[in-house]
Amino acid sequence: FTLQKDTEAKGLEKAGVLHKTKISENGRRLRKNWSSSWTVLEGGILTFFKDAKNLSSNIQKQSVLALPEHTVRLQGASLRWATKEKSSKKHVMELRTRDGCEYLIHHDSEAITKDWFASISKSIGRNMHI
Ligand code: I3S
Repeated sequence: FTLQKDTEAKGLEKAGVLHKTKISENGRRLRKNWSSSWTVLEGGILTFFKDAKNLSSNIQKQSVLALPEHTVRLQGASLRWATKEKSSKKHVMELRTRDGCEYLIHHDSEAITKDWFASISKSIGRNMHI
């Protein structure tokens, strides 16, 4: 409980590795390209960091891991469970941003995916009226 209070005070709501793919940008469809990212939910912003798994040296990995690949403002966003037309995977989240970007987000563990769903929804709700 104390730990939870500390992370809340710092604004860090959740962090972990997720699979994601951006499927549209400004309403335009993109080719699906799943990759895993270190993902941080903090202060109404969801950040997917670059996938460093294909890089050889630790130095390369460290520098790439520090770079956000996508920074998603959750204000005005909507989150729902993706239909099976969107993905054959189970328990995939579909996140639409106010500026017309769409992401599919997934983790092999249903429990972990549900935790993220709850945290992202809560963050959207909290940032709804800002
Ligand atoms: O919606 P799609 O096109 O069936 O998505 C699949 C493809 O992106 C596929 O890549 P290639 O078409 O480059 O082989 C991925 O490997 C699959 O994971 C995608 O489908 P799922 O249902 O896993 O999101």
